Amino acid sequence: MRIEEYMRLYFITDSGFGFTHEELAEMALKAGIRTIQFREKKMSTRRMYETAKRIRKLTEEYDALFIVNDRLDIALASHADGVHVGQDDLPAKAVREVAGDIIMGVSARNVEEAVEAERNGADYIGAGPVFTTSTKEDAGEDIQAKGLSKILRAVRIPVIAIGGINHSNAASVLETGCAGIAVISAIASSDNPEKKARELLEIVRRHGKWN
Ligand code: TZP
Ligand code: MG
Repeated sequence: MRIEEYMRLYFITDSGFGFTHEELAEMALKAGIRTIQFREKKMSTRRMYETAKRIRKLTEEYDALFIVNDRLDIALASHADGVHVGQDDLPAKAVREVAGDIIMGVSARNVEEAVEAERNGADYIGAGPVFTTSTKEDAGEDIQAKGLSKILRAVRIPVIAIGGINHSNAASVLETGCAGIAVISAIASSDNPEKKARELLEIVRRHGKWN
């Protein structure tokens, strides 16, 4: 299966919503999500490693991809499938040199960043923020469907839309033809994340342009 088939709905864990990373990952997997990104900015490296190992085990049980945000060391040590880097993290080129054929995602806010990421060996682009988000502090200006469409036309690798995507606007984002959508709060901020994940998966199945 190609990576985009796993990434139609891409869930990113965040411990700021009252659940642990592992709890969120397991609920998302139970609902049928096939890509989990572990995103953590505050934990010690040791705790990150231990958490990553547990999510690795869970994702293996559900035949899902496991991606670690920012930290190539944690990705490698936990035997993750991939790492996701932003414009302030390790450069894509350096990740590729060190990590061989690991899946590498790169965040891009515009065409220039996306094209450069593709040139440096990215396997997919995380494009956004499409809409205003309060989940990431330094997310920057929202690019809207228009900015997303420009990125889609500029690269050949899969583009996963991110930022402020929820059950109400997901269909409009999928209409652009992006390979998938990535969310945090649309699932994590609910008191029933598994149900929210199932509902969002249904929207993705109905509105995805790859069907
Ligand atoms: N990168 C760009 S926007 C964003 C990240 C990690 C946050 C997405 O969170 P939400 O809650 O889905 O808007
Ligand atoms: Mg980052």
